[in-house]
Amino acid sequence: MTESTTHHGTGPDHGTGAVVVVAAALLDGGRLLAARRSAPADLAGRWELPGGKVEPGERPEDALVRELREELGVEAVPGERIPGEWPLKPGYVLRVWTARLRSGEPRPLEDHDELRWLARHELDTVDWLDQDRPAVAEAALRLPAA
Ligand code: 523
Repeated sequence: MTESTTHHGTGPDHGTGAVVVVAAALLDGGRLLAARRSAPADLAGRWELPGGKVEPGERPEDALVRELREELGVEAVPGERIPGEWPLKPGYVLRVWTARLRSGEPRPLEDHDELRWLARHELDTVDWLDQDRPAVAEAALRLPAA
């Protein structure tokens, strides 16, 4: 692969060779959206920040918008990157952005069987995937305390 195919930070990550999975800390009305995975079996029933794999040639923020459109049926606007990167299965890393709703109300169209809007004091009421927990804790700081 040549420099020109990798230097946009898309698909396989230029720095590490890992596939980037993007996820959204979707914030609305002082709440964060939690999504319960319906598959695969080892992740089903656990809660995550919705998202998915960046496709080759795709910018991470574009992947985020695409995944939220496909999985939740909403149009979203990416905000700031939450600092950090979290390892998933071998060869995959998780990166998280805040996001806001532009239009639509999230519905579990694909990959999830339940959605919940959680206020700051409710964030520990669902069983988050371990790898999502640091980003959820960061996102909590963007929610009102009361
Ligand atoms: N995670 C994860 N946390 C998290 C997401 C969105 C994904 O740990 N918030 C993991 C789960 C999978 C891998 O990242 O091991 C890919 O996520 P997935 O399956 O949501 O990505 P998609 O939707 O791109 O995958 P396909 O359905 O295969 O296209």
